[in-house]
Amino acid sequence: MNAPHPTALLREQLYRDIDPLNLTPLWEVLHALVPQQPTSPCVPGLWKYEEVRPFLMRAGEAITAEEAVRRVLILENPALRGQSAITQSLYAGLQLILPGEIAPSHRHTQSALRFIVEGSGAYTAVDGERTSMRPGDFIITPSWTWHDHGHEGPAMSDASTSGEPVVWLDGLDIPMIRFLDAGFAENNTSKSQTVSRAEGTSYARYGHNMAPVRHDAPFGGTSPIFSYPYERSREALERLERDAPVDAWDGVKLRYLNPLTGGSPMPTMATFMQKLPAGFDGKGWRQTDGAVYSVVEGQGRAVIEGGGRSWTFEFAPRDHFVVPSWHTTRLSSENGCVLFSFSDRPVHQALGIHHEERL
Ligand code: 1HN
Repeated sequence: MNAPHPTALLREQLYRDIDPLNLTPLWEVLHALVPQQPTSPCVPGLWKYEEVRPFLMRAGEAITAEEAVRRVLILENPALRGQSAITQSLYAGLQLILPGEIAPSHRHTQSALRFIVEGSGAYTAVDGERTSMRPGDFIITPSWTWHDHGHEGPAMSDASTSGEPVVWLDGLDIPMIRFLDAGFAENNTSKSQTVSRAEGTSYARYGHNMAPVRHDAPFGGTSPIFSYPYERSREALERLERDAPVDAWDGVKLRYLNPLTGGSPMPTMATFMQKLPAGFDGKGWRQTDGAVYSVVEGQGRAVIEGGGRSWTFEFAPRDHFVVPSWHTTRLSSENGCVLFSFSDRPVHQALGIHHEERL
């Protein structure tokens, strides 16, 4: 009679025998599948604009916007290289368009946001309406809408004129749509779409706490406002800093709205603008939504802790940084600063799994 197998041998033999049937035992992975708290593979990351900008400009020499379709340097999470992702669910990149260029018209199911980082003279066209891009503006491209970008300024080779490069932050839900295998895309037959409405029409209809008397939501769950101008957001933050209590964690922070629903401007991404007053030394917080920040004005510091490690980011205008899920963050600023950010919070909220802890 054979001696009884030790348990370990029994198990190993079982695993080998079930493997060809594409079977695997849950009990070996259960703890990792349902961790006691989020254990993001992402790490915090900082992209200093002064370091990134020269390479963006070199990209401008290496390829035209038209050839590239979108001339973008992707901000990849240092721990997710090769995945075109800044967090598990979000994509971010810096896009450059030069005077005289066109980024041709296409559409896709991925939703996009633009946050303008520098320059003027460029526009984005969405569903027949153009919107000028100015630094600090937050612009939306709803899912499955035709969109193209252009720069009407004179070509930069014409030294007598003042055409300047325009750079913006792209935020897309690419990793989410990839995860769901729900991506479709199509190129337009013309490079730039025909303009069918005057610039500012959508803002006049929806951007003044009013809405057309008879309307449907033109883009489903996405905001009908294409562009949220910086001057309006800036003014609100400034007034609140002066006249209302400042939050000990966030400073003065507002979220952008879809005026038709009161919810986030896009179904997959929330966007925020905040001002840290001069001398602000914020308390720590952590949230399940990973967030990408674009520094608009002023300087400050983010101290981020997670997975037993700590990062200190000193940031200045046009710098970008990412705070992964469930990493404790503290923001501070000696002279005050303004930060734009976006995250996947609406998805967490829709699923009832958004979690926040304020220390
Ligand atoms: C896209 O359409 C844009 O329209 C930017 O500017 C970045 C990244 C991946 C897929 C599509 C744009 C993109 C993108």
